[in-house]
Amino acid sequence: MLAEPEVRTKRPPFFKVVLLNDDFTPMAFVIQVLESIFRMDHEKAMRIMLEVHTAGRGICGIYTRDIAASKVEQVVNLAREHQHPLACVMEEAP
Ligand code: TYC
Repeated sequence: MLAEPEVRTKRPPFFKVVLLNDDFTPMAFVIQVLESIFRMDHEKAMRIMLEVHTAGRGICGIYTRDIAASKVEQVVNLAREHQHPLACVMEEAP
């Protein structure tokens, strides 16, 4: 007897948006970015900012490819507008 072919729907890939630390971007600006672009409340924004500040990097959220790319672009554009070197990247989630 033949085995049934395995039918599996592949989940769409998800991407982590990761914020990176630097020595120049003001903490208050990073908190504003997390509140405005990632819709975090003030307490969570503060916590993630401090995590990035101490650990070097931190996850802002997990999204589909297009949304993650759009978040990264918004962060980088806002940072450049204010002449801050803040860096943000996306990484495929496992
Ligand atoms: N390290 C920065 C400072 O001391 C603050 C900072 C936090 C910068 C998080 C970037 O993603 C960052 N002003």
